[in-house]
Amino acid sequence: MTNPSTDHPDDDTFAALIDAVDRFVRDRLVPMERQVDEDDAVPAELVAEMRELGLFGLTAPTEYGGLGVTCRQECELMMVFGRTSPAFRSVFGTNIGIGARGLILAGTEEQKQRWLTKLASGEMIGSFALTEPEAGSDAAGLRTTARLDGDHYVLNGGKRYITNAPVADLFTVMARSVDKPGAAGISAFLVPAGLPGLTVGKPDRKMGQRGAKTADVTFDNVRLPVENRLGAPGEGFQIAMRVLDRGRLNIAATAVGNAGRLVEEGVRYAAERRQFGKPIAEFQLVQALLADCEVERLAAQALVRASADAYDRDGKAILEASASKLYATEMVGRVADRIVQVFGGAGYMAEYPIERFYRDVRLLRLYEGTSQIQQLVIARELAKRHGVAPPR
Ligand code: COS
Repeated sequence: MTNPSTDHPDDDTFAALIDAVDRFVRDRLVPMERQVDEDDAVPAELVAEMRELGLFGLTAPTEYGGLGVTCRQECELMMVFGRTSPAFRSVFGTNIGIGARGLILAGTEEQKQRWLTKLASGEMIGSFALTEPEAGSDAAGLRTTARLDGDHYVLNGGKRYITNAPVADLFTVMARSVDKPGAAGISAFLVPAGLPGLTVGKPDRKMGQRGAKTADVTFDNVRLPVENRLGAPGEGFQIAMRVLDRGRLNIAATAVGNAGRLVEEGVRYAAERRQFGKPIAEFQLVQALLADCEVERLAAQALVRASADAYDRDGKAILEASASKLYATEMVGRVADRIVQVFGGAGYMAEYPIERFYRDVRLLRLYEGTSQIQQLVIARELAKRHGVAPPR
């Protein structure tokens, strides 16, 4: 596996990008949040604008038409992007985040020329297919098989809750192709949608993040050319884990951005809402709620920034990525809960954005590894760093 070096935007270029994304979020996305939630769909014109901004190719190397942002730059952008509904993030984040990262990390030059350029331009949409009905947290227990038959693999099995599946053109699929138990038997494959035998189920109905589409994907004797295998046989699990390391930082940064928006909404509401003859912001118990939110948001922001810097420096940051995801996503859950409290009954009503954010941020603690999986990863990495046998 390679750790691609690439040109990164310089400070001026990046400042202009942050500025453009900030304006896009405020002017175009925030006003559409409610409609997207109600319609469970992101309008095509907004997707086109994301494409124009280069967001579909955010993390792809420049030689394949991407913007080539560093992990730190990606996190800074996601903190800005997180000021709107996290559902918008999935439109491009899943594509160039976990959808294309396996290809970036482990793809051959031919595979990258064939697919990465199209994923980076937004011409194609990518999706990451690891989870199965019986293999969620226990990803190494997945059962989808890829049996070698001449110069093809034959895929059978099913994936669940796959983000972007209903719109995806290319799936990175983890399947069992080597006769070894657990993680060692898993390989990764680049599977174009539309192959005979590949079916995408009906979009799932979800608690929140409406507009971000997930669905089941099933493989019934799907024949896939051998050249579509990504990396070496048996390398699929490690590819998936490395993809998730960076993905977890992206989610952590989104959580920080979401918390920023919630705090802003809380501060504004507290200044306007009057009770007992004065704005509720003047009550110290309300001040305490807001102060606790901001302290935790700042702590998460610092953790994400330091972790992203570690990733850029070392090419990986397993412990730091899990620590960031754990802390930032749990943090935004607490923040959302406190901001509902600041809003009182209004916080429970759909006419304010708080109720929607409360539902939306709940998913951050579940996907790309639950909080409990992050704790497990941290404990294992900690043991390794201190030279003791990792807990099993
Ligand atoms: N980077 C590179 N390699 C990694 C890795 C990482 N972050 N994490 C694990 N690996 C490697 C290990 O080094 C090991 O390889 P060796 O046997 O050669 O040493 C192999 O992968 C298996 O790892 P491990 O033994 O830790 O696997 P387990 O099944 O015990 O547990 C967890 C792995 C639980 C951490 C993993 O299954 C996981 O992250 N689960 C959550 C999955 C998830 O996030 N799903 C969301 C799907 S996307 S929405």
